[in-house]
Amino acid sequence: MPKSFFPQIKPIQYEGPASRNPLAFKHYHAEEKVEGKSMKEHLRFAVVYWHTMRGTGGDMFGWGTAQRPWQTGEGTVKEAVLRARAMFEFVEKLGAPFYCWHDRDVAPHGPTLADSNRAFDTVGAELKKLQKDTGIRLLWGTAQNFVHPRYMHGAATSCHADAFCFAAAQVKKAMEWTHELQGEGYVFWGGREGYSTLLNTDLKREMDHLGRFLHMAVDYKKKIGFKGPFYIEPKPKEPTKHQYDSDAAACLNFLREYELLPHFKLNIETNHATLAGHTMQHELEVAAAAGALGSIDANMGDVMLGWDTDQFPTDLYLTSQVMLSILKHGGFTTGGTNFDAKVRRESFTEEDLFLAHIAGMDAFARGLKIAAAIRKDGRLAEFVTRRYRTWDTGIGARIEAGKASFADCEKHALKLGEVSGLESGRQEYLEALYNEFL
Ligand code: XLS
Ligand code: NI
Ligand code: NI
Repeated sequence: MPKSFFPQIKPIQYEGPASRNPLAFKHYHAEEKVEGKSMKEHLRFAVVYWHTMRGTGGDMFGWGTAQRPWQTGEGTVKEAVLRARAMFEFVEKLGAPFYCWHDRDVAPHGPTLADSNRAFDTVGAELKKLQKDTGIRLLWGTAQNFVHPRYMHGAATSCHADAFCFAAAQVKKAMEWTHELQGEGYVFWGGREGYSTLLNTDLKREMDHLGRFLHMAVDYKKKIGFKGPFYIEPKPKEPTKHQYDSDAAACLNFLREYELLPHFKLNIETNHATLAGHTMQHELEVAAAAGALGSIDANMGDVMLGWDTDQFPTDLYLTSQVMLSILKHGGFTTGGTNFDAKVRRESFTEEDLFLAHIAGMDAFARGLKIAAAIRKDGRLAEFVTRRYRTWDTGIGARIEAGKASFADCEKHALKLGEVSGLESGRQEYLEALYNEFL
């Protein structure tokens, strides 16, 4: 076994904005305080097992381009244990406090469910040891209920009840290990929970099954005493044409309809938001308005490409808007900034994995500083507060308090004759104001 998978890489240090060292942080300074809290505590960065350890750069037109020393291709538990060590060496050298996994990223699929469970137990024990040795923690775990052919019609929403049971068994086991590894939360992402055509689909029945499935998960969570939140991760399409958890609003409605909302928050991903035709900030604000803003999958798409490209987030408008919403709503508690992002196919070296995460972490550190500066300046928030001031007194206050009727509104309007005092929305001015801080 190699002693190190990244022998050329030293632990990544903060060197400041003037540094020209590509393997150093220019802005992410873990212990530096912003609004009274360290950057590390604000941002709670996590590295994903799937892209970072398992990604090869392969696409439907070409083989993988990256040959990782921890991917021997055996598909054995021995290989999986080796890979776990590579993962922890990576996360430790990067200086990220958290990581995330799907069950089948960490341990191989076995020929039977019992074999898969046994493999997971062995690798899980190794993860536990590695967490203890390094202090790296699990942000969340999840089950990979979309790769295996048995899930071709979906998992919890499959037309076949046996597939539902396999999915339930996988989630049960993944929850057990998330609990054992003291994960901060547990994620449900739709995978294949949707349809390709309504010609063969009983939509209502499938949604009911998903509701049942999630109630079973809630029951099991209570049974094992797992205290962390459940998150749903919205995505509108890909791999299916339509996913039931299509965006934040659809998820919230589903959770309310099936009386699941008290048990769930949302894990919002940028590229999923844009696929749904929304901005990331829109999705964050929708989630927060329902008190369900849980965690984020930090990445970004490409405006020219219509799929989930999962690029590392390097756009400062994006990261500062995200952090503005996060700070406004009180910051992360159990959630964090999870890099559900992959290096481009052409960026095939191990060094690129570091460079990509550094790029994302620095972009978020700057986003955090920009957001804090905008908040300190106060003009933006003040503008919004002022814009709604007619609701603070008089008829506005009475409406908000539920003390006015249609008849009261009519009386008020008749008396006025016309609305006076409408003011400019000042979008262009506000965009320029925002730019002052970039
Ligand atoms: C895929 C999703 C997935 C979830 C975890 O598009 O982003 O990676 O985050 O199952
Ligand atoms: Ni995604
Ligand atoms: Ni994701």
